[in-house]
Amino acid sequence: MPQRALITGITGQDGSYLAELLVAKGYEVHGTVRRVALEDPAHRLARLHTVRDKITLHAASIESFASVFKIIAEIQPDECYHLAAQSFVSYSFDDEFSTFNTNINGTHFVLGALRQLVPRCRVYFAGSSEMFGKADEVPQNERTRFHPRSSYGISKVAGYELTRNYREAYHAFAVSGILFNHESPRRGYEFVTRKISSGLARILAGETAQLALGNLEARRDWGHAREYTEAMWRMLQQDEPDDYVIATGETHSVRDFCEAAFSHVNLDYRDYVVQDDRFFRPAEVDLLVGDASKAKRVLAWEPKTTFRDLVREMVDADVRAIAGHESHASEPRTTGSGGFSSELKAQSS
Ligand code: G4F
Repeated sequence: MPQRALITGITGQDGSYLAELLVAKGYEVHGTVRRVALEDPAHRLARLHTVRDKITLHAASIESFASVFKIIAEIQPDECYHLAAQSFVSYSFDDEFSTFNTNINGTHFVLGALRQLVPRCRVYFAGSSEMFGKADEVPQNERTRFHPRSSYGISKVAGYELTRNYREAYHAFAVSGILFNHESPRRGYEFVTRKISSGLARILAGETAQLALGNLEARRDWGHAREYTEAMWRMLQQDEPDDYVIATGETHSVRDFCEAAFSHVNLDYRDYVVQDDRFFRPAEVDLLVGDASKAKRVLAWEPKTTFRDLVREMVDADVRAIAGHESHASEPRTTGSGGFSSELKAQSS
């Protein structure tokens, strides 16, 4: 009997890479999607094109306990990867209530339903480096104090604590991956890296002359999403459940990302990038950089893709996509406004 995995948020960047990994490992893979995605597969299931006929998708709402309960009862998974979330930090400032509803209740519903229906199921919760927020130590590790700076960050701390409590109170094999920023050509267009790579492709295609961004000095630890999903899987293969930081240990500013992207195509970002107040956040996380030594020691996991290679891969993919050769994303392209669209709700990164 193959192992059976359930991925919530399977249509997102991480969900699609994880689905490919689990299919390659011989798992029977199930994923929850919003009904609207099933009705518009060309756009909304685009990231799953390599595995679409090898996985089973179920229409479900992560915001409804009845819906989550029904799916888990039906699938009876051996492993559950709970990735579905409102994952765009900026949006969480505009609508704290729906961010809490989706991210905290959604996690509670998954944990609660598994506890009742399949207590042996191993569950992964997608924690985030946003939990560290205004961190009081550099680099951040599993023992660093949380100081979230957005309702998104707060919702992830709540999910992390719920996961820990299910582990301690009910002996669930429940783990949190504290993943630092992870990107790829499948990243949503609203996140800054994809906004830069797709904006640059539009500039090259003559569709626009400028790229408007917010805070260029914010620093992040950016790794490759495909490698980070391998770490998720490894966390569930251990003898004991535990939490892990997943990061590269390198930090770069948004400005560095612009510089690397534009110089890759022999342009100077200073001729195209403008700063726009609309894209600054009410509370910023200035510096994130992770210490993944525990993951290296216990999971034998290490990042492989360098910052420069990640930037190049994203830029090359967007330049090819705009020339009409291929497409990786599941959402329609935005015009670089970076604004929130209701389509982004409850997608994982
Ligand atoms: O790409 P971002 O929107 O990602 P952010 O906020 O770091 O969150 C991402 O990573 C987290 C892991 O640490 C995940 F939990 C979360 O779900 C998400 O995947 O912004 C990165 C930085 C920020 O400091 C932001 O202020 O880029 C800065 N930035 C500057 N100009 C911009 C822009 N961000 C966006 N989205 N758009 C801009 O125009």
